[in-house]
Amino acid sequence: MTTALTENPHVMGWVAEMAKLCQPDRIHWCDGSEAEKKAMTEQAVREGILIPLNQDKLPGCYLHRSSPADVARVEHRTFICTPTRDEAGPTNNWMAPDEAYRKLGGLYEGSMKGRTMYVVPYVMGPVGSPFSKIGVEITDSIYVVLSMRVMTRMGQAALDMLGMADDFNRGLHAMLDIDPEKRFICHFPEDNTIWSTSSNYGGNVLLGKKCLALRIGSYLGKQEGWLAEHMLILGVESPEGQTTYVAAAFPSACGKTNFAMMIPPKRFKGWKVWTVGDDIAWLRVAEDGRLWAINPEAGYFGVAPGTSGKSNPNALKTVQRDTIFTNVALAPDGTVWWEGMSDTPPEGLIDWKGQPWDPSSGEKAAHPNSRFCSPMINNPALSKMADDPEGVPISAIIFGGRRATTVPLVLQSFHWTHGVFLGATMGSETTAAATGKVGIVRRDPMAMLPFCGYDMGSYLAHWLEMRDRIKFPPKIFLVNWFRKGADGRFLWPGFGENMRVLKWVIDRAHVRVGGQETPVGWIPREGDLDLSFLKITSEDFEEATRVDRDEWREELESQIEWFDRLGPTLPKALHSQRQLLVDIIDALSGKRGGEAAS
Ligand code: GTP
Ligand code: SPV
Ligand code: MN
Repeated sequence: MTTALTENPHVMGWVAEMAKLCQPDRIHWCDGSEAEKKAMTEQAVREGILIPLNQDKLPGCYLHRSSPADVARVEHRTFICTPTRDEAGPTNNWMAPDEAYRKLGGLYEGSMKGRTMYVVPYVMGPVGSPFSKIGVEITDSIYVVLSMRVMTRMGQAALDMLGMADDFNRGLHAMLDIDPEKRFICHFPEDNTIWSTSSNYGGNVLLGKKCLALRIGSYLGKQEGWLAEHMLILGVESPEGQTTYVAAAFPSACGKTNFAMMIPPKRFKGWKVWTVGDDIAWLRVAEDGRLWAINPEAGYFGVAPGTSGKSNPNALKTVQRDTIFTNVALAPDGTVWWEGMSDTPPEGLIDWKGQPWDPSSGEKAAHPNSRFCSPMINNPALSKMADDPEGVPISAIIFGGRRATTVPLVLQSFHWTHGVFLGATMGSETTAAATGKVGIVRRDPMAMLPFCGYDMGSYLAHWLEMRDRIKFPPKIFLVNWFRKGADGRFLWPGFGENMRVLKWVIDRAHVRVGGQETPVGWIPREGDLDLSFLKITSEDFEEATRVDRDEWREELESQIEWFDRLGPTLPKALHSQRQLLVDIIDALSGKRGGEAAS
C-alpha cells in the first residue's frame, strides 16, 4: 500500500470500508505526479493494457483495445437510485437504493483479490474554483486511472482542496470480468455516490464525466440553483477583439467537439473560435445577472471517426501527443487510423479487435465509437479562459440534433420559455455512442436524456425557473447540421462552415442583424447568412433552411406522445407553448384553430 495522501477521516473511513468489501492485495493512492504516470504507463504496457504507438510520430501516445462487447455507454443498465421511482422519473431506469447496494455489493465482494485498488482523488472544474466539485474514484483499472489523469485535475491537489470536509463524491468501480450481464452504472444522488461494475468503457467508468458532472451534477444543480449540461462552451473572437461566449447542447456524437474546435473559413478573416469545453458545462447566475459557465473537465474524450485534417484540424493536432486511443485501427508504422481520417486507408492495418483488416470485408477498421483521450492543453484553439475559476459569460445557448427532416439549419426562439420548449422537444437520431440501434429518431431534451439525474419534467421546470434568476438571459437557438435532401445527401457542408451560422447567432445575440419570423421561430432572411465563397446551390440552401408548415404541424402532433410520457411534472407552460404553435400554424393554414382558440 502506498501511504494515504490525506488524513481526512471521511475519505480514510470510506476507502477502508470499500477495501474491506473488494479485498484488494494492494492499495495505491494516486498523487497525480509525472513519476506515477510513467510507472503506471510502463505497467499498463507490460500487462498489454496499452500498446505503445510510434513515439517519434506520436510521443506519449498509446492504443487501448477494449473487450468487443464493451465499446459504448449502456443506457439500459444505467440506474438512478432514489428512494422513490418518481424522483428518477419516467425516462430513467430506477432501482431502489438498498437493492442496488445489495446487488452491486455482492458483485464487488472479493472482486479485487490479487489486484491493486487505486484511489483516484480528482477535481471537476478549475482547482480552487468555488464552483468546482471533488470526487474520489476507487478503481481496479489502470486504464481508468491514466484516463482520469487526462480528463480531470487528478491527485494530491484534489485532497488538498477537500481538506477535512466530507463534501466529495464517492465513486467505486470494479472491472470484474467485463461480463455485460454484470454491468451496472448506479447513481445514488442522495449519498453523492456512484457504483459501476463490469465495464471499462469511458462514460461507464470515468466517473467524473457523465456520472458526476452530469447525473449527480444535474441533481445538485436543481437543489443549489444552477445547471449541469451536456454542452460545449466556445468563445468567438471578432477581428476587433470582442469575444462572445456560446454554449451548445448536441446529443452524443452529434458535433460538440467539432463545433467547439472549429476553424472559421477563409472568408472570416480575423475571426477566431476558442474552445472552453467540448462536452460538459456547469452554468450559474453571477452577481452581474448574467449566466456564467465553467468546463468541469481537463481533457477531451472525443469521437475518432470522421476526425480529419479537413473536418477538424485542431482535434487532429490535439491527438498527436499524450493521447490514449481506444478501439482505433493500428497502422504498420505504429500510427493510428480511423474511417474518415483520409480517403485511402494505409495498407496493412490491424483493426480495432486486433485482427488484420481486409478493406473489402465491409467491416470498419476502427469501431464507430472509437475515441481519443487527450489533455485540453494540447488544443491549439484552447481558450485562455478554460482554466478560469469564474468561467465565461454566456450570450447564446444553442440546442441541436441530428434530424434528416423538418428542423432547419438554424432557428431562433422567440423568448426563454419558447427556447426551453425547443430544447425539451428536440429530437435526434441515435448514434454509436450508446449501445442499441443507430439512426432512430428519439426525443433527447437538451441532449440530456441519458444524463439527467432526476425526473425530466422537474428538470424542465428547473430550466424555466432559471429565467427568473437571470437578469440578462442568453438568447436560445436550435440548429441542425444534418438535414438531408431527397437523395440522402447532407444539404449543409457543416464543420468549419458552421461558422456562418454561428456568426448569425452571435449577431442576433447582440441584436445587430435581421431575421425573418416564421410560426416556429426566427430564421435568417436571404442575405443575413454570409454565404460568400461557399459551394452550395441555392436550392440546397433553401431546402436546408426551410420551415415547412406541414412538417412542423406533424412534428408538434408527435410531441403529444412525448409530453404524455413525461407525465404530470412537465410544466404547464410547455404544454401551452406547444398548443400556441399548433394554433398559429392552423390559423395560417386556414384551418380551424386548436382548442385554445376555438
Ligand atoms: P460526444 O463526445 O459523444 O458527446 O460527441 P460530440 O457531440 O462531441 O460529437 P463530435 O463532434 O465528436 O461529432 C461526432 C460525429 O459527427 C463525427 O463523426 C463528426 O464527423 C460528425 N459531425 C460533426 N460535425 C458535423 C457537421 O457539421 N456536419 C456533419 N455532416 N457531420 C458532423
Ligand atoms: C457521450 O457519449 O456523450 C460521450 C462519451 O461524451 S462518454 O464519455 O462515453 O459518455
Ligand atoms: Mn458527450
